[in-house]
Amino acid sequence: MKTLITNGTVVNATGTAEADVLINGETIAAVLAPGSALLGFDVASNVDRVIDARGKYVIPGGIDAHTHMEMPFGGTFASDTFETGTRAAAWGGTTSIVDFVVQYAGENVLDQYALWHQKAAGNCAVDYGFHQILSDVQDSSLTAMDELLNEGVSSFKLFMAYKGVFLSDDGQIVKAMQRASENGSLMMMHAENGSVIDLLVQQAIERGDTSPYFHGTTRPWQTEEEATHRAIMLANLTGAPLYIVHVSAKQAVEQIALARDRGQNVFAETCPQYLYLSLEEQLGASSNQWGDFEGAKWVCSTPLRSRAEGHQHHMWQGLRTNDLQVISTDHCPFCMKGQKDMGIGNFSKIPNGIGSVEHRMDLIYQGVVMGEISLPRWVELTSTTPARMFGMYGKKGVIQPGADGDVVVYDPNGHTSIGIGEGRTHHMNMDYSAWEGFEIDGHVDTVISRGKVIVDGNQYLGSKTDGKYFKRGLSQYLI
Ligand code: DUC
Ligand code: ZN
Ligand code: ZN
Repeated sequence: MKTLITNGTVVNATGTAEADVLINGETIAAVLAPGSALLGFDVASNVDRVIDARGKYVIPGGIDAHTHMEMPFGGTFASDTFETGTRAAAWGGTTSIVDFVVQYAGENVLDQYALWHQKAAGNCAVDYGFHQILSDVQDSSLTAMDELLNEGVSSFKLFMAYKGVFLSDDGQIVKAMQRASENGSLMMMHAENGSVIDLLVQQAIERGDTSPYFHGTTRPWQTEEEATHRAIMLANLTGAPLYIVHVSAKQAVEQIALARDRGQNVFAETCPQYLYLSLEEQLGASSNQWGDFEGAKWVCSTPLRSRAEGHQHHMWQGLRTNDLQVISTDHCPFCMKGQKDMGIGNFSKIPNGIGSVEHRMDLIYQGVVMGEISLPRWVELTSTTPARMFGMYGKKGVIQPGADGDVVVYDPNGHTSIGIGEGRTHHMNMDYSAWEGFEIDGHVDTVISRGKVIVDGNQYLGSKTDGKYFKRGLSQYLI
């Protein structure tokens, strides 16, 4: 199958160009001067399908490098399976995800890795790779880090919070970092000071401060800044490259910027919720159905931060100055009924997570509309840098000959109403939307995954067997 996308504006991280894109089979074969004539040869009449992208952007498929499909967490499972979550990703113009294999303390890392393959194989609408979570860093975990590298898992996530569940102590962190500095892999860090948070949570519950709002106030920015600084120091000690996940506090960005200015290999992502949503809005949220428990819809960790303190503004700035390099979702959805409602009367029992995998490309495009970032920066943050950061670049994250035919045609004159109520849509397996009411000046028109059109206007043409496991290499982003 040969497809020609014609008349569009191709947007790469490096800039824009009026060009036609020829996809042959699963691969981009050529990026051509407009008019689809090559040395007198009329390309358009020699392909199977022509997609007219006049007035539209032609971008590399989105890469969401932080998802948790069907993650076991908080006494339940994230409500999107690989099947429903990757289909929702496809609808939103994301053609690759990197999901986290979970290893809880006491579990064997390689067994868990095999289990995640079982869950995902044959159930993914788009391509997928894996990071590995390490909870207790045993000697066998260190050997597993080497073995997993050969399997295309080149990044490992540790937690400084969630004692008894995920938390690694500083000694364990250093052990894993030492191995990463030897084998070239990337350490990812959930940077929150867990023991301080546990204390503040216990005190809040004892005071009777039990509503979802107190999830945020018991995880103050100081706990994020301190853990971010500590993680940076431990990485500095060991020489391991470090990637801080889901940054939400401006003070954490400042720590990251300081380390980068020193020349240290420190990187970070933020997520749409930390750009658009705030603690004040969570406090004000209330509905007939849920009362002030409505705020549970936005319980995630790190938490939403205060708008009055300026965190959201600072996140956009960090994205412009490249102190933050990636936007992922931390997609970890839970329904209000039967999942989040486990925390009525005690916010600490609310499963942590927000679902956004479907909306990331639209929400960040809105940042272009608002003048926060440029058009090429949109592509860089959502596709090109995730590809480079996690060892996929060349095949993913760019429109160039030889790359996978993962392409999105995006209509800047289209419109997307996000949500779940009348006239609104989402395809994630959730009974609410954290983004209800958001209006986007743009629309994902066509989504092509390795040469196959999987979304065409308002029609889904893909299947759960379209996605393939992607073996990743070492990070291509080191300073
Ligand atoms: N944060 C969340 O909100 N959910 C899953 C795990 C995490 O770190
Ligand atoms: Zn985390
Ligand atoms: Zn996460």
